[in-house]
Amino acid sequence: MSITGTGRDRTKNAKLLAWVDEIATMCKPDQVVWADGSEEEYDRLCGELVDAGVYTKLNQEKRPNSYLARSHPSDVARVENRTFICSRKQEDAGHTNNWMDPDEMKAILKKQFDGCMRGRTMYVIPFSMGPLGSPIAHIGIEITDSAYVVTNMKIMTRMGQAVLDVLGTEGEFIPTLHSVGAPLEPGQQDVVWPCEPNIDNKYISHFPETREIWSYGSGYGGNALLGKKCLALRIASTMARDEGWLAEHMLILGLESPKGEKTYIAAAFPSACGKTNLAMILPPEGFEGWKAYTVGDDIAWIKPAPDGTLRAINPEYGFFGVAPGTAYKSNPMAMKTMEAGNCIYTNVALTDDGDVWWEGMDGEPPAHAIDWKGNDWTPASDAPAAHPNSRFTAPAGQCPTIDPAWEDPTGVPISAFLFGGRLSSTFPLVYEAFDWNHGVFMAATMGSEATAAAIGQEAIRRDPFAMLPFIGYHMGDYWGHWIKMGKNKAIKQKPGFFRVNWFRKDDKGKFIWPGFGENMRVLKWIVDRVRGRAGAVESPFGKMPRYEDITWAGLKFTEAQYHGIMDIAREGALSEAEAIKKYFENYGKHLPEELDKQRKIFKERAKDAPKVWKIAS
Ligand code: O2Y
Ligand code: MN
Repeated sequence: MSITGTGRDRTKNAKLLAWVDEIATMCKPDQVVWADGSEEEYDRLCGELVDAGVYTKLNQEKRPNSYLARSHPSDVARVENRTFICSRKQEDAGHTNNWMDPDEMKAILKKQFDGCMRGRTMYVIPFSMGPLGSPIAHIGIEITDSAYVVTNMKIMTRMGQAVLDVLGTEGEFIPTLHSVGAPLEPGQQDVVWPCEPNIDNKYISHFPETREIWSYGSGYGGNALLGKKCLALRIASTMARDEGWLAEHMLILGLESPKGEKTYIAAAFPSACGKTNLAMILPPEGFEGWKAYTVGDDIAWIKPAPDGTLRAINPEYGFFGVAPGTAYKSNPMAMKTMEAGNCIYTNVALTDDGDVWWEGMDGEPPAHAIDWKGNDWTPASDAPAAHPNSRFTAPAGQCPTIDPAWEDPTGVPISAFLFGGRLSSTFPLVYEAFDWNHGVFMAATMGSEATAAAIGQEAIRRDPFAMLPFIGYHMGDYWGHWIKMGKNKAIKQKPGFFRVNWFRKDDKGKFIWPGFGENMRVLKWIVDRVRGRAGAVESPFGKMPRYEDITWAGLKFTEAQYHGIMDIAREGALSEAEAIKKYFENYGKHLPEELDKQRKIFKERAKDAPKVWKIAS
């Protein structure tokens, strides 16, 4: 069977057919298969993966149509030090990204990819990031030699023949190429999780000018499911800059008041701040009649709409969530999403009754399990049963709180941007920006406290807009793009900007905020603010709610506790202003002047504040 000339029965898109032929000629697979996205195809591939020992079919009563995969122990997460932005000029990638000249990178990769699919099947996966045909969506094609990738892409994206039909003969697509980097010699027995063992031979490469992605050597998550971080953030962020929109590492949440008024918030958090929990929040006691809806848990594409709003879609179709810590008590909606079945679990533990388990699940740990490496495990074992970055791949449509409009091709209107971090002192529970540029300043300087061991020059590890590992160009230019968006007169309904910090501690080192379940109280104030009906006072950081501006029904949280989480020590604010000055120095001429102006204003406000700025009551 010839490996070129395939796909003619599937599409007449000449550019796509030529590209697939070119890649097949280079990679030399045994066969080329165009994924059609059907259930039959999914079942067949999962069956083949079970036969090959890659997937374990789980207990069908407990986990219908669900599978467990175990990766190679060296291939368990995104590899940031092997992730490259290959812009023509190094300066355009910026100091926060690894850079290599595109011609140099292509020369290396062409050698790596030459014959890399020998003995394997090359799959062609047409996928849409966003509802099919949506004006906010974009089409990608992933070529891969991993059936694990094909089955995960079926959950994470809209994929298959329907995408080719929308693409048509002339449609534009983003070509993305992936190989696990483990060709098979004739007669060579395959391993369960093939990948390139040498980290220095792994490459997650992005070519922003030509809008291409070439990923070699890893079969895991963000390195291999190329629609997610590689396309929807790194390449899309450069498209968004060029075309006047936003590709953001943000969840999208819809909040409905008892009157039926719906307000959408897009929120960015660094890791370990409860982003998935917030995306699937349930209103607590005291919020009867309120409803919270999930549009997306990780990525938002936001475009100016003809009606003057900014409208967002979740470009993804599934969740690729961290398993450890996910439980009915912490995130019941995530657990229920999985309960419905149709999931792929990677690197979690397998119980004796064919169920999955991970650290932090509700109830007692099982007396015995098979850990993520395939070894016997008991609660007395030293190592965790599930890898800390083990994942569930689950269809978003199965989430009980999925928003009825989550597939609206025109997106949902965003009224507020929310930014967070994990900070134990100084930073209040919530504050609002004075204006758009101040909001960009708040997001550009966000981050989480470094652990004691990681503290270097600065105690806050900045993760601007939670985009540090995901921006496809210079971070300073990205801030400039946000500033420019604020000046776009076509955006008539500008969202408000807010920063939150659920992690402030008291002088005994205890968290002051009672937990994620209560975050709705802060969200309600934000909703009321953007709807112009809640009070606020000005502080050195921004506009803040007084005690009486927050709804406390159903929770005992005293005014004294509120002072503990809202008051601001001048020393803390001044040292933050000083730290930002140093941080901004790294950006040189790429620092937008508007942000340096914001820094100076913040410093003046901090200087003028009393020793302890107290929230008014
Ligand atoms: O480790 C990986 O490959 C997955 S990373 C990831 C997955 C889902 C959502 N967010 C992330 C992230 O790193 O932000
Ligand atoms: Mn993420």
